[in-house]
Amino acid sequence: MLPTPIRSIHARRVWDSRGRPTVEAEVTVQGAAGSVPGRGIVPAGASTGSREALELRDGGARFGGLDVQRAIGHVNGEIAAAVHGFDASDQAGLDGLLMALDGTPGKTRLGANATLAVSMAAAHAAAAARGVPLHHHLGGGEAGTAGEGGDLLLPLPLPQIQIFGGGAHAGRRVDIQDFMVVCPGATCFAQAIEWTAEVYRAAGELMRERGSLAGVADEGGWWPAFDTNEAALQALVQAIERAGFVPGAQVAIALDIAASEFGRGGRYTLGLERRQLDSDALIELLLGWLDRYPIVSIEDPLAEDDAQGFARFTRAAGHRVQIVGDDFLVSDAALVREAAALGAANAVLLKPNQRGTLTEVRQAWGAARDAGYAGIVSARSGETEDVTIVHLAVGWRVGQLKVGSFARSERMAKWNEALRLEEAAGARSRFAGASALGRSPAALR
Ligand code: 2PG
Ligand code: MG
Repeated sequence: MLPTPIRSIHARRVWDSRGRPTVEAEVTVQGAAGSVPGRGIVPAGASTGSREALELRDGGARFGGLDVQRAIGHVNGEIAAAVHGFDASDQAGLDGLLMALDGTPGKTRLGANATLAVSMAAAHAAAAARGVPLHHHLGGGEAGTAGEGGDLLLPLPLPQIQIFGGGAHAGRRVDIQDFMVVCPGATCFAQAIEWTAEVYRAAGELMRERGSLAGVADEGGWWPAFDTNEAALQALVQAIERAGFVPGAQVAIALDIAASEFGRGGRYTLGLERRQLDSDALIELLLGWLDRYPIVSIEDPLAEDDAQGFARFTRAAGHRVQIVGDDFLVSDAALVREAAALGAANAVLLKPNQRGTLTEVRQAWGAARDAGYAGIVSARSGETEDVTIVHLAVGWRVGQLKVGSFARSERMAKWNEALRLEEAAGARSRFAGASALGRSPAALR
């Protein structure tokens, strides 16, 4: 591989989908035919895990304390000086350098938003200098498997797409954060997107007819006024049917409970229903939902500090549903290995800004695969036009992609990018479909 040494780095403040400041880095590398730039923009979460790497914010009064001038200063100063001349094509080496420069496990000195912006921008620049798509560059030659005629197959992910938003993304109107659909019955990515478009539209119509549509939530999902959490599940099944699909086999349900938002120390407070549950009662509630609704994936069913609850839920339901650790595992390889030893969860959510470099997140995916876990590359609730995560899902062959809803351009930019990749691959594209889901969900049988 031709080296692509870093010639310059520049970070600037840009704005995310919530109108908050974030870091964009531009890395320029020396390619064979001259200098080539690459850009990366860092997203931001709202329901964050306490073990995530640090998102460095300035504090103070300006923009609610959320400005990122310190992180930008770290990129333009210390980081730019340290990585000048380094080969951007050596992603692991570059990320190792960023980690060593920061010197803390949680990027608490430079900020994960500073390091990730550079990690992503360098990948884009190196790919562009090599003249290959980002997913190909990131896959490092293993992005596809050899198909007939020796061509590389391109694995398109199964999308998880939000229909109703709740929790921290919708003023806690309902306790559960993401009510999503997946289309295990679709034959290609484009068809999964078409089916979701119909369900999203049907869900909006349904809510309008009932006079219970209050707007859209942070990730573009409908923000409906439900009386109970289960009423949202019922409405989602109705929307799937109204759109003309068979719930379960064709279009199924994925939930992000985001239980760390309403639970701690084994006590969970469902504000909407004015009741308190312990871990076992929450597990019973969720098992009941699994029996009554075509649910194929549940993320963070218990809080991040409830590993034993996670393990009990996995023993009870892990054979029939995908159980995803997000706040629980924070894209961390060591936490994935610990969870696997405990039998807690069977899938990992992968969010680059939870760690601060692409390499660390790739290591978490490696640990997950070794443990037999499934994986889902995920956006954050505060997003931008950056589409890097689509290429991570394809290049690392993760199998699933979660980006938020089916509205607003920071979300649609990602779905549209995956459509382009599928079209470009043509007969070489392989849609992950139901096989990407952890275990073999009962809802599909
Ligand atoms: C999550 C994400 C995306 P946030 O919890 O999975 O839905 O939300 O970015 O706010 O953590
Ligand atoms: Mg989550």
